[in-house]
Amino acid sequence: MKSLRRIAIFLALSFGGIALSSAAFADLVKVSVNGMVCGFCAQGITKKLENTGLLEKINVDLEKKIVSFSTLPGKQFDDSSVTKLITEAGYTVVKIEREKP
Ligand SMILES: [Cu+2]
Repeated sequence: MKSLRRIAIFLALSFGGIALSSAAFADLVKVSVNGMVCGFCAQGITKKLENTGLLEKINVDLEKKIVSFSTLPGKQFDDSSVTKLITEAGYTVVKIEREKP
């Protein structure tokens, strides 16, 4: 009985740890971008974001002028990297919002 409980505690701790660590590192990022006007702009930015290999669920909303994406679990893509990439692509970053899922 004692060892069963120990196993249960071990399992709870390790699963809890996995859930915590992936939640701690995945960010949902929403970037307001000026200068995107057509599908080619959207495609270009999407490609560049894809090429970082750090992101998933990349989406460009031309109407709202928002580029959104999630960082892959354990990967980070900080605000200055976001700004650098989008600026180099020829667009202007207005605002960056992050939320932890
Ligand atoms: Cu365009």
